[in-house]
Amino acid sequence: MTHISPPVGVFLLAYGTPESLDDVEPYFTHIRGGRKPSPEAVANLRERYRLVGGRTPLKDLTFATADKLQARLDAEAPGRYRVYVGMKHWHPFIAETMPRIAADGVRDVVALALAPHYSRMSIGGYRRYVDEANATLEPPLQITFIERWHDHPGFRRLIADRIVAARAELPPALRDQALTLFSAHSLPERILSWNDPYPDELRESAAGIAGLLGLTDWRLCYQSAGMTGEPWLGPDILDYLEELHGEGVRAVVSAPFGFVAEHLEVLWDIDREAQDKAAELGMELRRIRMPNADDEFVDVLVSLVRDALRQRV
Ligand code: FEC
Repeated sequence: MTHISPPVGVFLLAYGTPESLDDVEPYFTHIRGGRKPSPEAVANLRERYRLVGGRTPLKDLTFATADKLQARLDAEAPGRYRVYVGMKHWHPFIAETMPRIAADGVRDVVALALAPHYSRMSIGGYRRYVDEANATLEPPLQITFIERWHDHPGFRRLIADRIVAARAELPPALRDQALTLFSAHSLPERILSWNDPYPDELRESAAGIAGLLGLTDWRLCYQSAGMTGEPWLGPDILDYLEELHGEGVRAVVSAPFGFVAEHLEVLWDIDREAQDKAAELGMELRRIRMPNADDEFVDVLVSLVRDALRQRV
């Protein structure tokens, strides 16, 4: 008798983004764990979405990544893998996708959050949503959760290549002196009291990428801090650009390597706010192209899935 084993699920997890300006309030409420934001805060956020075109490409890019990953895995082992997408803060929510995975007869799942560095607040949050949804399934899925992958050589190479390409877009006279500025989402400073590995992983990750290029002139800062009334990790990119200007820096390659796709935190926080700040200071700033659904990034994901399956046995 031939035994056909059920396909392995590959579950890509992303942040989630509102589909329309009407979704902004419930989306923001979900991010805040169900606490309604003030009308002013909603209006401010809605305005940012309006100014980047009414919605961001995050969902489309995540699904395009999933489709390409499916095609790559099918080419290696037809029918062996099924790729799914679940979002943390908007549809399709993680808890909406997981019953679908189970209904497809998939039992074994590799889950991967599309954010390279671990924090209990970010990746730990994805994991909590997965675990909670799994607890409602009978029987639960067998999940292999990839918690961190900033040290994957392919990811580091990809970001390094993008830094080289962004530098080449600077005016020739500024290319050699441009400083590489890595940035990642800020988090409340209280994560330090838990010994959260996030700041160390970011430093290690930036140093690893800089090492590939032999860069001596690079720095790390934070971006996109929330207005929650408590201190967040710094320095913030906007203040830091001023500081760099004070040091005589005139050109910056911006590498928001804590994210992998173009979305609000990149299209607004870097392309508008940081770009405006640089212009005000008379500095040139070029952002790296994000990994998005590019083939080189899909290669990294294929390799992460393979490694996770190998280590499991
Ligand atoms: O394009 C889009 O529509 C979504 C862009 C988006 C990404 C993203 C990634 C991360 N966040 C992280 C942590 C926090 C914490 C709070 C928080 C708040 C927001 C708000 C928006 C938002 N985040 Fe986000 N985040 C994105 C969007 N984030 C919008 C609402 C506040 C505002 O910007 O005005 C604070 C929660 C609170 O108020 O209590 C904390 C982390 C990441 C990177 C990891 C990942 O991508 O999953 C960490 C993309």
